[in-house]
Amino acid sequence: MSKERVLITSALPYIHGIPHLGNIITSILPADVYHRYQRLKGKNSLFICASDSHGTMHEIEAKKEGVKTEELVYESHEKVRSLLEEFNFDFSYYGITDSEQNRSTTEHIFHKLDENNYIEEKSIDVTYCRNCEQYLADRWIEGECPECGGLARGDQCDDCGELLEPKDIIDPYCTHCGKKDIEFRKSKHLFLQLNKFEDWLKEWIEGRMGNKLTRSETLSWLNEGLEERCISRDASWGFSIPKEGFEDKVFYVWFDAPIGYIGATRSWAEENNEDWEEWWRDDSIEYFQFMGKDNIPFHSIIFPSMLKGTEEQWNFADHIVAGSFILAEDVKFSKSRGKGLNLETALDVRNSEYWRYVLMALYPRNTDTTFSWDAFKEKVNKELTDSFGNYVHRILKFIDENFTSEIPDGEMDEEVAREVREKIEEMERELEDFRFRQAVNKIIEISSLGNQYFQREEPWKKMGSDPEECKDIVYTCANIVRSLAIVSDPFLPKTAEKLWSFIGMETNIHEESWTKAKEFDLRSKTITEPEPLFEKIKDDDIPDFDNEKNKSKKQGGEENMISFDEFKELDIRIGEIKEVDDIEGSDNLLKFQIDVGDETKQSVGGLKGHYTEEELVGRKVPVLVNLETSELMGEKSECMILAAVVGNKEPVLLEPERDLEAGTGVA
Ligand code: B3M
Ligand code: ZN
Repeated sequence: MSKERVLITSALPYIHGIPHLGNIITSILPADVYHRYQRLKGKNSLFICASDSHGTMHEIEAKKEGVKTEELVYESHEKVRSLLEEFNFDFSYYGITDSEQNRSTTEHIFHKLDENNYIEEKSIDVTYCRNCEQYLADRWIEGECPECGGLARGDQCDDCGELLEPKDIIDPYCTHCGKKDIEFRKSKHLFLQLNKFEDWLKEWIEGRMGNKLTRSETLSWLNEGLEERCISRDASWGFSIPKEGFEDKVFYVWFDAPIGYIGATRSWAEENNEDWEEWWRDDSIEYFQFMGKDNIPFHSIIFPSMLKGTEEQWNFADHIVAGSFILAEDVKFSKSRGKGLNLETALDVRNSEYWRYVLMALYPRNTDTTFSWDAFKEKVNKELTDSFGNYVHRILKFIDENFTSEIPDGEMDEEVAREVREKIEEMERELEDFRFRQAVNKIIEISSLGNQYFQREEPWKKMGSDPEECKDIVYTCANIVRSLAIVSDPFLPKTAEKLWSFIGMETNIHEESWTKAKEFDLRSKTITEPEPLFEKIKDDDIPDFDNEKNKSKKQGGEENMISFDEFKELDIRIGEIKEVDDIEGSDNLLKFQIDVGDETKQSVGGLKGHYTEEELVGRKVPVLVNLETSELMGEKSECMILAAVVGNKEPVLLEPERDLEAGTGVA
């Protein structure tokens, strides 16, 4: 039987300027992890991405530099492509939206939409800067957002995410010259009649929203009612519009960008002698889209409507997975706002393995996250180096020194095998649910499990007294290394390759099977001399720009303060205690199942002896929901009941002043 097929696309990066880490953390990186994971799971996975290359900013930039727009665009395309290569993204194809394949697909979709009466003409006011004598692309006019008072940039407010018409912006100025010499001129444009898709969309979205954020954002759009969207622009860089009277205009960049997924698939198909329609016309192929939260409506509302309006057969997305923002010093990691870390400066600090790990460990699923060099250092030093790297090194060194590099034949410890298997299965569940932060943490949990086992069993003491047992222990530990190699491959492909060769494997790890990680049957392998996998971060490795801020923070004597952004990251809700279980052998811990609104989480807390089970079950309490999972007495604790503590040890539960539903937010 042929393999099941999976299509994966990531939001297409803009290429004016070098993308920031914030531009990849929720799009290309998780898409790449998912693609690699699907492949290990035995799927035929196609991972498509491309440079989002249209938009008037290129035109203006080229004018400034006195070069041809096309030259400038293709130069940045190459630059971005090579940086993405350094990050080890394993695209099946990385294209560009300016391709002939994309042009013909865009024209085709447009003609169909027009034929089917989903396009209307209208004369509107367009923005024109009298000083620059130039029509202004949306992003070249800024001003105050009419919704939130924040910084509105053309078609969207960067602060509240609201989509806008440039005309609604308060006190607009041209970002090119800075002048408020703006006029709105009449011009004929084309509008996609989104409202005609409302009913269909309401049904279509069911079950397709990969996470809470995607769902709530999409529903809020639908609940407000959809308005027609302008799909044409007065500009010359882009695909010109194949319709009489509109030839001097081009499609709006967001019209041909998502079509770029199809265009790039067509380019891939042409180069590889494949049939693109097998991937796009067959709705039984599972299709995953990854993106940042500001891209949600384009993928959950506009693009599906465009495809639907052709009245043709298309493969629509099955999972729309959007992540939040990563912030640095309370600024969005966005290239357009000019602050933050870009791919190039990041690679100067450490190679992509470090960044892939840290970014996935910070993956902002439903809420924004903050990047700090302290967090970077801690993740690298404690997790990658002390836990993961150290475990691998310890075992291999031991084999190297005591078994002349031959992995001894022994028996896998059954209890350890069960525990590792469980962790891997948890990792699978986290991945299927797009919880990348939790998933990547399983690598660390497995290594620490291995570390603890090795420490506890003290094989070095058994070398002489019980060589058979010593072999079993070492064999068990080596098998954990093999499992780690496989499960780390989606996240840390280069590291996985190294581990694989350390334990004497000669196959291509990227084509291995995920299930092997749960099989523990490593036989007769000779290890190669191990080298350390990771290097710790020293303060000197960290670029200056953040140090300045760190210094002033420390000098201000505010070490104990957290920023408002850090506070905002806490997801505190009212939870309902559903179940209470005793933890045998513990004097003070109980295990709770708590309904926190959209799910039930387990918590371990010290309420034993203070409250009885009857007093606890059914009770509503404040719960810190987004706490990293920890283990207490071998039990997972995924959230924390917040209680007052009297005299350092007596917990007193807090109660909402009136009855509230589980899941109600606390702020
Ligand atoms: N280029 C927007 C962004 O990077 C964008 C995505 C297009 S996906 C079709 O935010
Ligand atoms: Zn101007």
